[in-house]
Amino acid sequence: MTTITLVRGDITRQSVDAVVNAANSSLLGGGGVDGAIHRRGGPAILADCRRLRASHHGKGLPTGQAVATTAGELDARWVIHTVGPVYQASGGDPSLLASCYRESLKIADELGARTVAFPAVSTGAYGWPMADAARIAVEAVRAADTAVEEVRFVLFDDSAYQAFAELIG
Ligand code: AR6
Repeated sequence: MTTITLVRGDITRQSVDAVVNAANSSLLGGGGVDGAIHRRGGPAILADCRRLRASHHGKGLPTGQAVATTAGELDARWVIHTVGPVYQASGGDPSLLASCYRESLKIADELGARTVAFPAVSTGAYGWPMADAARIAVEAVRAADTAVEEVRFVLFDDSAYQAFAELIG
């Protein structure tokens, strides 16, 4: 049984087995959560990402997929990088956003991670409306068949926290 918890705060400050990064396909860093994770986690994470680009993920990580690296100096064992879909004028593909959560939890299971912290994937630079992204995230986690015991959504501001709180009884 997976328990969903909500925290308002900075995902790089969490003590968990795995921290999920809202990455991009290059796996080579960016702003938002990605920038914060690489800054606080240090160069070991980028070194691992470069190794992935040089081996399994030569073309980058496809949208909706997930892959793990070391967590460097974060208080976690792994970072699970996932690539959310971009929300465009015509909307976004909810199945790809749900896939980010499902695939990240699959990787967590492979690693043996029991506590996993997620940001609200795609809701920053990628523009997904928060209420809709929260619903997709919570539904995907509830539907997942996983041994992860705690999924912790770490929300950066009050409105993000409220969007998730409305869905979690
Ligand atoms: N802790 C928790 N949440 C955060 C933090 C933090 N330290 N920083 C930002 N957020 P984003 P995306 C929130 O842009 O939309 C990057 O450049 C933020 O307020 O990090 O999936 C990547 O390299 C928002 O609600 O991810 C990609 O190119 C949510 O986290 C691109 O951005 C996600 O915002 C990915 O865009």
